[in-house]
Amino acid sequence: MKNIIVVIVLIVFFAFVVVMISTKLLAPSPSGPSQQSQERNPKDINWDGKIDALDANIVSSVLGCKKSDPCWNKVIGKTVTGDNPIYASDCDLNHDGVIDQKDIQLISNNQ
Ligand SMILES: [Ca+2]
Ligand SMILES: [Ca+2]
Repeated sequence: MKNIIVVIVLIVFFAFVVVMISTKLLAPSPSGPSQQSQERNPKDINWDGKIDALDANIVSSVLGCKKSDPCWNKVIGKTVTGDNPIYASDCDLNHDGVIDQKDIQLISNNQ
């Protein structure tokens, strides 16, 4: 009798584990960050889904950095989602090889 109870407890435990694993694997990731990153606006520098002052601040922090400067490929932060590095070059929104007011202006125009 004791053995039967142990077997039942084990079956219930394993069923619980299987359910936990399958719901974790099958459940859609919250708000689909992978989709978000594919459709991400490059002006959303920190990947938080909004183009706002936070993004402008990141661009401001590397103002004056040029493509020929060592700062260009420097990691200046991490994205809110996915923990991806943010490079100074990501802030060159108009791709003119320099991070300046024009890039900040692009963010301001998009808010
Ligand atoms: Ca943002
Ligand atoms: Ca630029």
